[in-house]
Amino acid sequence: MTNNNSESSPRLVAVSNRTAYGSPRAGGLAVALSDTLAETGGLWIGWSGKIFDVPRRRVLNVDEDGVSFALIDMSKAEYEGFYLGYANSVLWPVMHNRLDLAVFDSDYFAAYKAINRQFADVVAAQTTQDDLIWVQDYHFFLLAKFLKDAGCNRRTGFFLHIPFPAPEVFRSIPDHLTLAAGLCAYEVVGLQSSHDCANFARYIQEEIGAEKLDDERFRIGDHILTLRLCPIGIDAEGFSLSATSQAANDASRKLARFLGERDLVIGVDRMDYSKGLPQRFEGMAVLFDKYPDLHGKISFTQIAPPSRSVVEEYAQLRQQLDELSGRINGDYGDLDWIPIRYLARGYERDELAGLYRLARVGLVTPLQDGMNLVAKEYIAAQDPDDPGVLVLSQFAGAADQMTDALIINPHDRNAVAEAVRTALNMPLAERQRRWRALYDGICRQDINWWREHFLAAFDTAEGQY
Ligand code: ADQ
Repeated sequence: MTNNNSESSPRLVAVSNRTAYGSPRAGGLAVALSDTLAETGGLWIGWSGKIFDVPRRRVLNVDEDGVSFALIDMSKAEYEGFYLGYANSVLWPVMHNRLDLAVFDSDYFAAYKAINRQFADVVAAQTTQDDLIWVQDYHFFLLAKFLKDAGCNRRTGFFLHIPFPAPEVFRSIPDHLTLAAGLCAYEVVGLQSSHDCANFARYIQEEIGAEKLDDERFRIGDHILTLRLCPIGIDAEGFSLSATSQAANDASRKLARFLGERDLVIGVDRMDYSKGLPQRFEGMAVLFDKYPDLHGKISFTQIAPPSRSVVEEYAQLRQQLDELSGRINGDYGDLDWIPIRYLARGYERDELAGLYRLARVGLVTPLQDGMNLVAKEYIAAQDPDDPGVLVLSQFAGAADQMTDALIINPHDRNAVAEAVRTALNMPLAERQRRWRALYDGICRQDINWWREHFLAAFDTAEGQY
């Protein structure tokens, strides 16, 4: 394959578990990658989404919207060991500080290595030395190492969408040294927050003897690694426009009919134990308990479509939320008032934008989160003349940038309750001031900034390769 575009920009090759194939332009990341891929005649390598009973070594090459895709199938055993197993029952819980939920099974790691090797083989076969390989997320810690071990020289970068935990936590993964060696084989590693960068830098210095050269660069043997703080953004202006689209207005009108005069407090999350949903529900219960004057005056609506529901912990979470919302509605509700509405389903982006805009308070309280794009979407969707208030967990990567939100500890139910009350009572001038600062920030460091900031790290790394 050749780069059919300008000589100055190398062809970009993205690698991720899921690609945008079949649902192009669905989200910010898909758009940001698709644009650059289309501009550079690029390639996107990922899982086809198909699972077969027996392994099939088939790679499907297809084009869509100016982007080429190389799609790889998985067998049922690979999907269970790699995706449900190592990625989502080891790495996801540990990286989110939930060691108690991790299942350390050596078969899972074997499957993880096998899939990383298989993807590396496809990268090697379908790219040239001039290409720039950008690997996304925790599914592929080992890909660059497998490429190198096979003698395949490529410029490789890796972006981690989820947090990098404290070294003490990361070390508890039995295979942590192999994973770290994998990460350190990339030339550029991008992380979401300053906290993640500090954790990663400390880990590689303490555990594998990395030598710090300057703020971003580390020497590991004869390899130089660039560690880039690169918080992901959204298409802020585009999302802002979505919030006044027809679909947004329709969704908002529908909900407004149910709300009547009540103020809306909204939560929108993939149903995941990292998102702090039970703690958030409990925080709202404290609010209703402490402030009877709010009874009948507000409605908390939580939208949380189930994800990964075949993993045991996710099924348990679903049950816990069903019980909690039932209990809180039973305790505080009345004939004409349901305190918590909990909708276990997804909505279209435009519809979500309309719902965010209607909400006086956006409640984003994860216990750990790489970034949290909902916080940014909520701000982008607001009416500048009458904006709502964002209540944000200190443990979301977004808290690094969004300091004009009401920042709280999500484990502290009282703090959640008090922040919601403060938000509901906040004078218009203060809401406008906070919103303006937040909106300017998400426009400045939007999804295109993120992509360019990451790729620019290769300029610094130039010559080391
Ligand atoms: P996620 O854990 O999925 O992403 P998040 O950043 O909040 O978390 O993104 C969720 C996306 O899904 C948002 O765009 C949101 O609009 C959408 N969404 C959520 N609920 C929805 C619903 N009910 N209907 C439709 N859409 C819904 C991972 C990391 C994050 C990191 C992102 C990007 O865990 O920390 O911010 O990647 O790097």
